[in-house]
Amino acid sequence: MSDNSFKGLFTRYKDNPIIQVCDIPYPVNSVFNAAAAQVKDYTLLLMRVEDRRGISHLTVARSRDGIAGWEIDPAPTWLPDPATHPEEIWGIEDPRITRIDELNLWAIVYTAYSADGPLVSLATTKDFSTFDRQGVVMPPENKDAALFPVRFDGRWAMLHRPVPSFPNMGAHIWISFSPDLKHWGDHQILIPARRGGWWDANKIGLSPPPLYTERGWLILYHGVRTTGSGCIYRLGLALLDLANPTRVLARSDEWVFAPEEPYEVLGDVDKVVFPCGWVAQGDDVCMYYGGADRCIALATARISEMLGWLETHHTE
Ligand code: BMA
Repeated sequence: MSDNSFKGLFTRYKDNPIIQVCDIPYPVNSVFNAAAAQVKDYTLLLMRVEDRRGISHLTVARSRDGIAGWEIDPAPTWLPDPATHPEEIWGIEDPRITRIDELNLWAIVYTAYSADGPLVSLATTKDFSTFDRQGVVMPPENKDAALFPVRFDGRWAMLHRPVPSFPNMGAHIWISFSPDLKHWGDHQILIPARRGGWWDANKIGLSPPPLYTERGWLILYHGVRTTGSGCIYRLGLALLDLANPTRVLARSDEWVFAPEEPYEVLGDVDKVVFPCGWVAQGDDVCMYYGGADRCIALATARISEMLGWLETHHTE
């Protein structure tokens, strides 16, 4: 139960949003849901940009301090390519970046919007200017996926969110394993959506990729509450065992971040906060999130505070 003293683990940047449509050097409808990575001495955002047809592509922005002075590629960095990848016919969306030191590359897991629904695709890059598509890794309907940066007993692991076609079954966060990043199996539900009146009832999904901490993999996930006036996307925390990520050590009972500011409450889709990337430096983490499907905003938090809060506010 809340003691009414919750002041928020995340602090919004005072000049939010940090990137909006007017910052994109070519005509677009919206910019939101960006993956993030620390690359050399700058922060890189791989932004979802929706064009004026409604089809999304990805464009890179770079900043020295991860806050301001964003340099945005003058044209789309990475376009869908339905001629060679038909599953990208209606766009590529919501990327998540994982640095894989063992392979000396960045892995990008993204939503490809196929004619049969959203699915999960994987690409790799070394420079964020050319992208090597590795193909579809999860069939539709599936999204909100990200890789762990290391293997577990020799196998790669991915979190993702399939949506069952059977009604009222709930859309949960699953974990799957692969020997080669191509063939995936050993699928299991990791974090189930709650039921009833909970903020994370019926439909949840991973937000940014799992974050390594000494106490476990820190998970930030979104819960989608359906109300009489539409959905509310809010964020909660979970912690997974470092050696065995199928073990959930803790899961927040309350949400930790929710749409409150005008740029989160009103947009193409109202009441949405949707992070696809966070960048940690020591104990500090910068969370980059889409606001109401129309802009990119920044909020900061301390890892130690999130872990401490989870210890006293969890149900698992
Ligand atoms: C989810 C994803 C996100 C989007 C959110 C709110 O299903 O598609 O890209 O931000 O819905 O519209």
